[in-house]
Amino acid sequence: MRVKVLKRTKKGPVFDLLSRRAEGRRKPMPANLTPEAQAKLAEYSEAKTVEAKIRALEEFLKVAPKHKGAENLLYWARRRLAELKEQLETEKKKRKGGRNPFVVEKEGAAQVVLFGIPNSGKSSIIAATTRAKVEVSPRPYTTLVPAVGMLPFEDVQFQLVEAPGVAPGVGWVHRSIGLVRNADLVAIVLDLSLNPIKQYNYLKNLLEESGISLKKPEGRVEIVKERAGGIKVAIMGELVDGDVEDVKRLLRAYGIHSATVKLVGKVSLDDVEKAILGTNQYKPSIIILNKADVPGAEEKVKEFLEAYDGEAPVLVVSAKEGKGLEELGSTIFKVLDIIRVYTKKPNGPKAEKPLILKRGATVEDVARSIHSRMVEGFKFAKVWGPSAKYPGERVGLDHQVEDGDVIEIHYKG
Ligand SMILES: Nc1nc2c(ncn2[C@@H]2O[C@H](COP(=O)(O)OP(=O)(O)OP(=O)(O)O)[C@@H](O)[C@H]2O)c(=O)[nH]1
Ligand SMILES: [Mg+2]
Repeated sequence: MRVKVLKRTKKGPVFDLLSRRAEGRRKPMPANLTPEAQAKLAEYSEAKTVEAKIRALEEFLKVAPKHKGAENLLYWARRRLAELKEQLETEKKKRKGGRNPFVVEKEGAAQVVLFGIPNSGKSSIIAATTRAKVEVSPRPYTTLVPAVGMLPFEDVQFQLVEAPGVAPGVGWVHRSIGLVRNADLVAIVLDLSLNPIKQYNYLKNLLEESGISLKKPEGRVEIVKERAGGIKVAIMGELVDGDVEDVKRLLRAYGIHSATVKLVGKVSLDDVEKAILGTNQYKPSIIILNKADVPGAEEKVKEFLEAYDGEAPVLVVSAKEGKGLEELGSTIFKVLDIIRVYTKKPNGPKAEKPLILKRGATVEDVARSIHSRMVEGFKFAKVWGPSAKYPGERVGLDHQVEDGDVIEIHYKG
């Protein structure tokens, strides 16, 4: 059996939630919504409470057009509604002191949700890589509430959470998707004793229908609603399929008449629409092809890699034999794009536990994550490690830190 870590960078088509219905049209516009439906959507995005959001979405679904053009929007609305109802349920239980097992509090450096069909080996992966006692069984639907284990990687730990297996028709699909939504990373677990390409497409589409994209966006849309002053649009990158007027029209169609819109990088009108609706969220991912020990697995791995056009790293493993999982921690670490920084007091030893920060973080981010007083009273910092020109270099708040840095912050206060 060959065990390998592969990274594919080939770009593929974007299977965007709302773009399919816009196919063939140069300038995608909202799904020909009636003013009534538009008003309900606007009400939804304005709503402050879960209850109000649910009410607005329910009313939107009543008045929304049922034609083909609105199909994806309807999908999104139904799924969002299911998630909101779930959230409401959780809040109610919390008030009563109960606990929703589908809400898993984060622990460790990051939360990683294992997402796959029943029996794909999610529990086996947790059993093989953590000390958690989880139930593994040839019977599908064994794990019905999220199973959790801590995966050690060097001096940090990642929290692995098994989302109960998803399949057409099972009742907890949106709960498992909700787990993915809240995670820092999703590990897509595919079963090599079945067809991995089919599984991947099914899982990816499920997430996309819920507004979760596995593809890193090329640009960013920021919308800040204002009380008055009309719509101002700043294109700081490229709007690939329209102009400023199209953006304004789109916002007005959703009942937004005053806002500041910033387009950064490469974006489309579809991206603007998703930003208005809040329907698109990028989730970093890795792919785990499990059961590499079964006959015919090698051929399926090859076929999968040929068909796969995403950018996530692919791990080929056998949880049963405990093979290929040595790279799991380092792969998660890389995809999360995080760094570890160790603080120290003057003349003291470096902290045992690192602070976890996003790559690109500065001394200011380090200081702020400890205490805002450190920023306000900041005098200077000393750095040892990869980002320092020499050991103990004196730096300011805007100095960028790197993985493995040790930092000593001097401040008044
Ligand atoms: N041959 C082989 N079988 C495996 C491997 N990993 C898991 N299995 C088997 O697949 C079955 C399902 O494994 P689980 O770990 O319970 O799968 P799961 O994804 O947690 O399943 P649910 O909780 O029911 O959704 C068990 O019989 C495992 O022994 C593997 O790498 N190779
Ligand atoms: Mg399981």
